[in-house]
Amino acid sequence: MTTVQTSVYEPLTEPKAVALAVRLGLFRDGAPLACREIGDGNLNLVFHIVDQETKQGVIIKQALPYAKVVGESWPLTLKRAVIESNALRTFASYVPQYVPKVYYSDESLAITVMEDLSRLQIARKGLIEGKTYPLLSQHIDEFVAKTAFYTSDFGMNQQEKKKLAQSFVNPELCKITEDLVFTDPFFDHETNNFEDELRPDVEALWRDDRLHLEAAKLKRKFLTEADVLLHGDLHTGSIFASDDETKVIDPEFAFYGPIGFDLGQFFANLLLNALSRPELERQPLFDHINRTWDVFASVFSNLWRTESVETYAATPGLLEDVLRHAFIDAVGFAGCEVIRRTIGLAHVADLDGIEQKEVRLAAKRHALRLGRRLIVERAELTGTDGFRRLFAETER
Ligand code: SR1
Ligand code: MG
Repeated sequence: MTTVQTSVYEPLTEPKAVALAVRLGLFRDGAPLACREIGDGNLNLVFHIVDQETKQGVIIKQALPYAKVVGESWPLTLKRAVIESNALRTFASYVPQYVPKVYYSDESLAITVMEDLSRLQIARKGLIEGKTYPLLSQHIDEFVAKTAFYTSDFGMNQQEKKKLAQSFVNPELCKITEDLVFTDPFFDHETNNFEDELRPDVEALWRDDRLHLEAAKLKRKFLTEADVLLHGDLHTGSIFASDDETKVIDPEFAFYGPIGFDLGQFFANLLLNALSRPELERQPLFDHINRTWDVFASVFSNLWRTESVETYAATPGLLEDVLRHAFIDAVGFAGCEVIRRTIGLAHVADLDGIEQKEVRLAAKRHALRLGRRLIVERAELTGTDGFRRLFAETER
């Protein structure tokens, strides 16, 4: 992977980002450039630089040495910028249509220069506005199925896979997920964040031994199963979309992990949006959930049958076993993510943006009941219809 190392790290400002773009020759000489810092995520600076005449632009994304969502008291490795640019390049070798083009990266400055996607909208924002993005689940699951298969021991040389996995060892970012998704929300931890009115519901989760056992099993999978290269943070804020185009961004959490994890994060964030909608407007989200699994299973199975490098691939029952476990795990991971986005650190605007307090609290209580059942009953769901059933059963 080519990532250059040229300068000493300093956080960019808008003028410095423009100067860097000029120095890198990203624009024609004398182009009138406008720049805005548009980062609205939890961790990074994002500069959007546009040639005012041609309207052509680029994105310069820079990692900060701390978690922006908390502040300088939470130091965070700059190495995540290298993980991100390498993950984007790796994904592009399998599914170039679903990731932004990377033009340049610099390890010392912790920057990735990439394609301007401002013609698209962050999927979470659009879903909150009521958009449905008809191709979202088909595109995301072709992305997940192909990247999972081709980076697994079934889709690539098994010695090369070990080397690739080594280059994506990502301990600090994985620890964020181990803590924030799999641990803190299930205990009385200082990172948790919820309205006082939810305390009785939250304390019930903290006392729930059955939930603890199942969350612990899911965390163990996340810690130990180096199965496929994951995006690692595939929520709807990591996806740009329009009615006919979809791009996955922000793979700074990429690492080798359990095959169901990205699917679970995506399911969860569709459910979080459904939880924020009136009943009659939820169906498009459940349609996405159904299509997500159908596309994933069909693309992955087709690749397994036609391109597998592993002798045992043709063994009757093995593919079915892999898919069954991927589904069960994805349901459980989705439950953890739903609970975490409701009472842990880094909430989602889908729920927090519900203006009427009683409606918001009801949606959050619903989220906690749904998340719990997804975790403890994950092995009993026989298909994606199970999401609809549990959603309805936990409504009140
Ligand atoms: C401290 S980082 C909080 C969250 O932001 C990222 O998008 C991940 O979801 C992480 O858990
Ligand atoms: Mg992110």
